[in-house]
Amino acid sequence: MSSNTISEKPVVHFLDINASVVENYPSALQDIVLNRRFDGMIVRDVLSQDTVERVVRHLESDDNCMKSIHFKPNYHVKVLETYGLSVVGKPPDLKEYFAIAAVFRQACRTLFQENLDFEERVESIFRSLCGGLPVKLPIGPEGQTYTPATIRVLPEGYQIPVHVGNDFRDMPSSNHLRTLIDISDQLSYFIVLSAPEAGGELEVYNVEWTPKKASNSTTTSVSETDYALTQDNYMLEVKSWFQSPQESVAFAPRPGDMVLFNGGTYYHRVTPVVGHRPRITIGGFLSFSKEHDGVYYWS
Ligand SMILES: O=C(O)CCC(=O)C(=O)O
Ligand SMILES: [Fe+2]
Repeated sequence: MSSNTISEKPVVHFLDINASVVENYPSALQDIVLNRRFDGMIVRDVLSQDTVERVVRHLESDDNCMKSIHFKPNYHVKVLETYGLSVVGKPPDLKEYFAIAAVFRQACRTLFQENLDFEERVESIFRSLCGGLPVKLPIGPEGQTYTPATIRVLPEGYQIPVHVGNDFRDMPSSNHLRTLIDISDQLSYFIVLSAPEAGGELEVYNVEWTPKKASNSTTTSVSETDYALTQDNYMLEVKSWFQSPQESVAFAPRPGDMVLFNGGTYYHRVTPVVGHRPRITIGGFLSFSKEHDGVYYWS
């Protein structure tokens, strides 16, 4: 079992800005991931209140265009439901993943309607925050497009348990992504569509992921067995430090706000949702390309 490095910084540091001034932060993505100047940011009003209200009403209606790609956990654990599938933990051929990604992109256009194009909106925010580098969806080995996001639904009492993004890059399902991206760190991003009455906060721990054996290689594929081993270590590690209180910062972004943070490095969770209104977010991950001449985003 490897031990965690507890960072010397007193807390994780997030900027809090409005979407109208993103142009003033042209090195934000580099500063979070590559330079480690700060750890994340909240970008307010990326989507208008009108847009988020309309999207949530549509998701709750009977003619929900995402109905065919609604996935609920089929076991007794109150973790998230999703619209669309994330690449995390999928079989490495990604067949089902790419099929669902195509449906998600189409449904996402219907969901946001003429108001705005979701992909264009997030790409323009990301582009401003990395000095105008090209921002793209990764293209799969057979020309398939990765999904830009998944929609995550946490009904009352549901939560996202503590985890860290860099563990996912070691999964066999990331074998292809690892050929395109700089795996040294990944960002998480999400936009709040519906905020719960209470709870459902993003809690970021001042505890950093430490590289394990399987992740030392940059391009080699990780086998299912190697991955199972890192998962066992991971569970032990999470258990060992989570038994004692850890320093953390909790964020409760509002509908329309985007959160962008170094979820690759910092252990984090979403606390249990309190009240009848579900927490609904749309998001995924970002990484620099291997040459740092562009940014990829996907879920
Ligand atoms: O709230 C969400 O959509 C996901 C939170 C999270 O774990 C992440 O963004 O990495
Ligand atoms: Fe996460």
